[in-house]
Amino acid sequence: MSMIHSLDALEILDSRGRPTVRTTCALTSGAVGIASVPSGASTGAAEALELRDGDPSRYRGLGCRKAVGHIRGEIAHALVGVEMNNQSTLDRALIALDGTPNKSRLGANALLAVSVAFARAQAAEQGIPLYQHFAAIHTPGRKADSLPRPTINLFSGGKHAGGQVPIQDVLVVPVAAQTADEAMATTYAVYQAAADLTLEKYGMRALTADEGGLAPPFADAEAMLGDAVAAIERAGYVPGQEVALALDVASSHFYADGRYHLGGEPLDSAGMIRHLLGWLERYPIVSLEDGLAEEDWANWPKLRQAIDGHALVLGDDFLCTNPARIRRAIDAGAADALLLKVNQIGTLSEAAESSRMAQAAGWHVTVSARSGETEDDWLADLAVGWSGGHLKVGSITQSERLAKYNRLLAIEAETGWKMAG
Ligand code: 2PG
Ligand code: MG
Repeated sequence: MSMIHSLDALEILDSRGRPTVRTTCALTSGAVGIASVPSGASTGAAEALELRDGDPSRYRGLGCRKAVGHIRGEIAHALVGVEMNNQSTLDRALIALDGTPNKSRLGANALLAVSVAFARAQAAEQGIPLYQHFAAIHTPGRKADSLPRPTINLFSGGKHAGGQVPIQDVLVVPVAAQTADEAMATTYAVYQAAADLTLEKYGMRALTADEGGLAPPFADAEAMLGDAVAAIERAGYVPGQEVALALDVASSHFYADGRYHLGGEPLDSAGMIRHLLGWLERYPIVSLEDGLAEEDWANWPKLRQAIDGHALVLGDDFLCTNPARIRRAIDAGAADALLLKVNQIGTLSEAAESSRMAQAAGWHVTVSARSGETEDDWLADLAVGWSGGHLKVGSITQSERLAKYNRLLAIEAETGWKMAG
């Protein structure tokens, strides 16, 4: 049982210089939790609503003063002094207070900031590490005992890099690394090799995209994938055996009029599936995110059948961490892995439900950051506590990314736990 003594909030700036929300939650015991929330750019249509001020004269309408005002006003008014059994009591109160299906009245950014700040305050109150508290929020009695394997952005395209190539991320998966420490060192070697290659091949310094990935003017997606394999080899690793690739195709963002516009002739869904299978044959891809568009429901099961376990069929915009969409996808056999982004749904409890549902169906879970992040590191604790098989945080440059990787290294040093396979 905890009681909120005060709730405060502040508009701060994220890694793109856009406003976001930070909340401070103080409990009557004296325990305090502070949390900041991230923000996506290649967002799914079914995401909970991030409330923005809409005043074009300030941050091009992206201000978060309204969301901050809701926390300091209506939310604080409703929650301060009320006994809270646990996270789910708090989150249910937040959802009821907002009263809309997509959190559009108070804003998912406001709700999530309160949800996570409260979790952090409760962990402090109980004197336990945040990852263990997250584990208990996920399933009462559960104990974290392993680390997620990082999947790290190497090359960026799509909405994170001005659309110089349609697909969004090529990520490095250090599959042979035994520890998070080794995973980071391996990735560093590949990243530096990719930076050298970018200079030689494109005459470009290592200028980076929103998540710190390199973003030279690739001729097409195949060049992006080919260069990633070349960077792995140049760093001295065996592609596929020591270092594999994950791909975020983010295909909703080049899907229009029932066709995939990848460059060249637009592809119908069957053509797109054949194209993706071609990539899986040629490149060491272990995880394929949003290979089809979020509304292309009829074809996701065909994609999953065609891939037949050779890579994870991972749904991001497709699922939006939304239990109803995940249930539908499980029933349809439309995917076998969930990309979990807590702000797509808006509270920890609902995201935990999504994670439980996916895991109960035997799905893999990748816990993911957003392209707009802050220096807050709670996501690393969440991925450890919820046994995310993979953790996706962006590249190994930029402190908003490194805050999470550094937290993972600290948890590894503290616990000595093994990394998920
Ligand atoms: C994604 C994410 C993170 P955004 O598509 O998976 O890479 O991007 O936060 O912009 O949705
Ligand atoms: Mg994605």
